[in-house]
Amino acid sequence: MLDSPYVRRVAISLQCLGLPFEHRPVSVFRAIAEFQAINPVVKAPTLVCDDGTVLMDSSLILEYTQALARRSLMPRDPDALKGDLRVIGLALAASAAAKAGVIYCIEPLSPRETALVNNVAEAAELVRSIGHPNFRTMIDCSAAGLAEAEPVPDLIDRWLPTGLIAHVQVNDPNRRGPGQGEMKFGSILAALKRHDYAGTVAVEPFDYSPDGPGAAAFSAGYLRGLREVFG
Ligand SMILES: N[C@@H](CCC(=O)N[C@@H](CS)C(=O)NCC(=O)O)C(=O)O
Repeated sequence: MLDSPYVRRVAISLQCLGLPFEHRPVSVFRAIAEFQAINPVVKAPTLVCDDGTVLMDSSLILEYTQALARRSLMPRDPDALKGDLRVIGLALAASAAAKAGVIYCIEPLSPRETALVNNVAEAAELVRSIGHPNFRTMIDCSAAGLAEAEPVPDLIDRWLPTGLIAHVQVNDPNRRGPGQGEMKFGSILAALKRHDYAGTVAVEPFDYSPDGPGAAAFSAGYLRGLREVFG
């Protein structure tokens, strides 16, 4: 049944390998007896080979079919393979996020925090290569203030219209709450408003000054004041 992603995986791979096959759409749920007659384990996909050998599990079927076709669907070059496996791993995260009804946001952070993704342009490239609505990116003002070449409002103007940004965090590059450092958040909120941003704006300080409740109260008051002007 092509409504199974595992069956689709095998069907697409067989086509890519140029191996002819016959597809029998037998449901593991609605036609158990018919399926049992083909494979008593009742697992889709099931591949019945030309000599009658029954294989099951998409990964195992692909092992055999790649050997049969004498070529691999994955690159042999280690660097190319590494890149493809990275994308596949993130695509698995995207599909798990979809099942959970959430959006997975890959967060660009400054080079002192990560070597993975340091700016929105790098994150956007990754998001586009995954091409899944539940895999997107975000703007963390603290990291953006440290790692981006342009000011945060310009970053918002550039990336919000792409639809790739699903979350925004407001914090100062000094790791305190918004308004507790040099970054000006008025123009940031104005840019979000300009693009009708409807997602969450989360306050994310790491250095709680003077303490947790104090930092929260300061951030809430500062953002409320700005909202009266820009919101
Ligand atoms: N890891 C397996 C998963 C296959 C799978 O979960 N197939 C489902 C249909 S989409 C199935 O056969 N379910 C019936 C059962 O497990 O009893 C693969 O890659 O083939």
